[in-house]
Amino acid sequence: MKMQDDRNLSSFKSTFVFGTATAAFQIEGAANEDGRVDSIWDRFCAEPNNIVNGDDGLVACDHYHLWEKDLQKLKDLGVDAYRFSMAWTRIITSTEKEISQTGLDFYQQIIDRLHFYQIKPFVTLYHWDLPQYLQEQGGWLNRDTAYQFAKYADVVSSHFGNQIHTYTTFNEPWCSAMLGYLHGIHAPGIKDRKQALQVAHIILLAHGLAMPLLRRNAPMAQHGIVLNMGPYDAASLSEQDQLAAELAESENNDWFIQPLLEGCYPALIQEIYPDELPDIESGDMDIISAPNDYLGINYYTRQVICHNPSNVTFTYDSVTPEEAEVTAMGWEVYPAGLTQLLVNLNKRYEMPPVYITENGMASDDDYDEVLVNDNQRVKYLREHLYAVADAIEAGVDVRGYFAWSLLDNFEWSEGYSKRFGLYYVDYVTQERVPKLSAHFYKDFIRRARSR
Ligand code: IFM
Repeated sequence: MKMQDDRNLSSFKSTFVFGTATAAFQIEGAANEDGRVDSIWDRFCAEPNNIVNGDDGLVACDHYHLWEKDLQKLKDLGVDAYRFSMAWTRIITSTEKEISQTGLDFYQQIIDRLHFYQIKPFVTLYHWDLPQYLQEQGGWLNRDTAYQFAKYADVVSSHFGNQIHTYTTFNEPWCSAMLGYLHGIHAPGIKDRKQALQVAHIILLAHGLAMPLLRRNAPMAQHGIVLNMGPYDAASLSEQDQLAAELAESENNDWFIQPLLEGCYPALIQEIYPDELPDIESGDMDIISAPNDYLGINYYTRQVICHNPSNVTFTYDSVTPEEAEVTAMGWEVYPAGLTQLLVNLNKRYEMPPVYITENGMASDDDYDEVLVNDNQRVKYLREHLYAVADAIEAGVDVRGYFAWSLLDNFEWSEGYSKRFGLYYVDYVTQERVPKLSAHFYKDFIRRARSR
């Protein structure tokens, strides 16, 4: 075991960044304080039956008030970086483009404290919480929202400039487009492929429009985008399953990465869904495919795909292999898929440097004044860190890894029922308790550093 540790830890160069990640809506709470306005998620939570137990983001982890304690935990873990998102709804509070100094000040104190701790701020501008006032004007179906996003990116980056080490325009556009507009389980809860593909296009356009502004305002920072990806394996060797897996991969991975890296959408999807393709204006693809300094990849699991003509939406199903170990989300634990994904992307695309910007798992953690023994998470993290090391050894330029998440938090449609944190959160007392995985991660980072 020790030998294997040594082999893998030596793949993490001294410049490799270890971090943890969170997102504004999932942890901040203070939804009605200091001028914050509603986002689409506030509205979605307020409608019945959208969220498990009727949970919402009104209080969440109360990070808005407890941020100092939470950042202290980053210091305790010994991470190099902290990935968090800013809430657009705290910063630009109306259609009249009112900029909230209070909102900017909230994030300034976080950045100052991170610098004091020598922790690099990785800031995501959009982690799904579109201001409701923009939704009322069509949201991501309205091209103008892309221009509004560029303005917001300009406001943030001209204010913080190079104080932010790494800017991310969007976290997981797939979720905003596909979960929000095709599966209908995320805000705003629509089920329509044409709209989903249109939303994906407008979000990618927004990314492209923001990039030159970010570069101008923060020339020393890194700029890019984060995609959630995983391998799509066929459930069998049958031709139908193989084709279904290819389709699923094109629709879910390539639809997002190919326009960014090659300036076009996958041919297979254009062939299969000719009537559902987005409206694209001249020049859009050049804007979308401007170079990125890095690509963030969020990896949780793989998909095993089988052909199913009776599924009218997809013609395929995602199945869980019988023998698979799963997490509390029901997601297969499949660390080899991370190496497989990275190596295959590296072969298929001319990849910029990569950060694994999220990786982690939900488990049914419980705390009763004794250590939270999240052994499954410890094993999950260890094996995925080794999978990253394997990809580095296979020649992929991976520069960092962020555990999702620092804290248990609001897991979107699952509310607070799913716990992904390294720190357990008692939502009644707002006490935070380090789980075994926090101790593991701290030790892993220390060992990687002390080689
Ligand atoms: O909690 C989410 C996060 O907001 C985005 N990536 C996946 C995580 C786990 O589902």
